[in-house]
Amino acid sequence: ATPAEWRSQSIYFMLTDRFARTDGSISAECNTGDRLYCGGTWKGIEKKLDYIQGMGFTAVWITPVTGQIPGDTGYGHAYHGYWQQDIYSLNSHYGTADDLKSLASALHKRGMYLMVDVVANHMGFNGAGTDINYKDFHPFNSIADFHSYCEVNDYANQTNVEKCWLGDTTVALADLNTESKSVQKIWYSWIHNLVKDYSIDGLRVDTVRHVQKSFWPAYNKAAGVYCVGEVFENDVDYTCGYQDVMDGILNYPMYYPLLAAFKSTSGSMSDLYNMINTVKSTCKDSTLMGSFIENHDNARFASYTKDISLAKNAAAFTIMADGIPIIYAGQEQHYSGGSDPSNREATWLSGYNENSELYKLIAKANAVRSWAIFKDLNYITYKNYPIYKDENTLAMRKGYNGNQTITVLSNLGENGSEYTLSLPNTGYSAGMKLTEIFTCKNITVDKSGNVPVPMAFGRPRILYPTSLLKGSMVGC
Ligand code: ABC
Ligand code: CA
Repeated sequence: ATPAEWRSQSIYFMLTDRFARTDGSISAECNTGDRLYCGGTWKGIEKKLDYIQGMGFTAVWITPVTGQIPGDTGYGHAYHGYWQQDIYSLNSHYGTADDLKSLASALHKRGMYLMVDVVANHMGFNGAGTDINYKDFHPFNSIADFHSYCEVNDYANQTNVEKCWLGDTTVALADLNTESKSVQKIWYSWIHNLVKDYSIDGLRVDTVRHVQKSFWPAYNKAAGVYCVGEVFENDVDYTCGYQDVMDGILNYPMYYPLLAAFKSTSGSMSDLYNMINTVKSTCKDSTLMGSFIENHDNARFASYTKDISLAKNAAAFTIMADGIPIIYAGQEQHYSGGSDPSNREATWLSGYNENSELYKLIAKANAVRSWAIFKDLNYITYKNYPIYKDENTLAMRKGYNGNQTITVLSNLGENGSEYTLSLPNTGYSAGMKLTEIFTCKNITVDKSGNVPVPMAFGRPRILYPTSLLKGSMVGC
């Protein structure tokens, strides 16, 4: 699918090994600290699509599918999929080629998209970078296919970042010579064929900052589908620079102020307010970026605070701001693992509870977003902007007059009081009837054009015109 088609999607991201097993078990052991395969499969995902679609997601992003380092390493198994050794085979722990194709077609039958994670920067080696056996790799089995060994250790030095190796002496990530024409030729035709063979709709591209920019336009073009790149960096100028060579990038610049704003009741609303404007003016297109608060590389939101209201606000921002929302499996169950590997808990151990607070909140937010897009496709290219802030509140608007959503966020936390916020600058006119979609309360815009928003217990609010809601999945 094209970037324009992806804009209006909403993505559920999982580690294939950790989301669902073929046997549907909800008790199979999975100790994250062991770093071993826990048994999740592509068939398992296919069987749980109702759970995913029930939250309003329209796309699934799965971790890399290629053949990995076999067996054990000093960091356990390659259960996450980022240690590929054979790009022409599939990771048999996740299933067969037919299973992967079957997942794609099951998604397509529901009108959903499949996004696959891909790695072009490196191959994984069980051991130190000084000691590589190039015969472990297929097809890059010669020393000339790689940069000479040195360690990535200076993120201020772009040559070091691009030409040296990630990983360490336990598991080396052998850094491909992506300047070599023969390496490029293999990657460009490989990505073209992968997308075709498995009917993939979009790609999440790993380690984008570790490969020279000039490599990416032809890669993105050969893929022929929307690509969203990982540039793990808060510097907005640096990170946005990669949107010149790839359709989209993960919104890491927003991640940091978003986390800071909601991880405690004293976080800064102004920093988040400012970053909305900065990303918009710095990146090529904020509506093609990936919007998230959790992933498998960072500590889970609930590892900072157990406050459910704060978690709700962070999730609501992710879904209602510009870009394609990405929710990481387990976030809807308020999982609280810390940094890698603790943040990779098996989703099945939650019992896939569809009544959890965050499951229901995500479903509502996805539903109102999809509905606003359905009512006016221009909703999705309209750039979200902040309309109000105070110490503990941020309000933002997305959508043209009459079809705009207004999202009101608070970091007062679950002990926050009940009060009415008189909200200006919503663009709604006096007397207009609005619905707050989490509570289904009706609100009338007052004579001076302000909206009396009922706030309580630090929970987020989303307003939408009542007259437009008929027929939607919002459930009000
Ligand atoms: C393994 C073990 C871990 C163990 C670790 C040492 O080795 O599993 O338990 O602790 C995969 C696996 C990992 C595995 C690694 C290495 O491979 O998933 O479990 O860790 O073997 C992507 C993927 C990620 C994947 C890889 C490798 C890349 O999302 O899951 O990891 O294919 C860098 C890369 C980034 C990469 C990330 C993990 O490492 O750039 O592509 N993610 C700074 C740098 C970042 C850097 C980050 C972490 O540190 O700028 O580029 O990311 O090392 C902000 C700054 C940022 C700063 C952050 C920390 O702070 O603005 O710049 O990031 O304020
Ligand atoms: Ca590199």
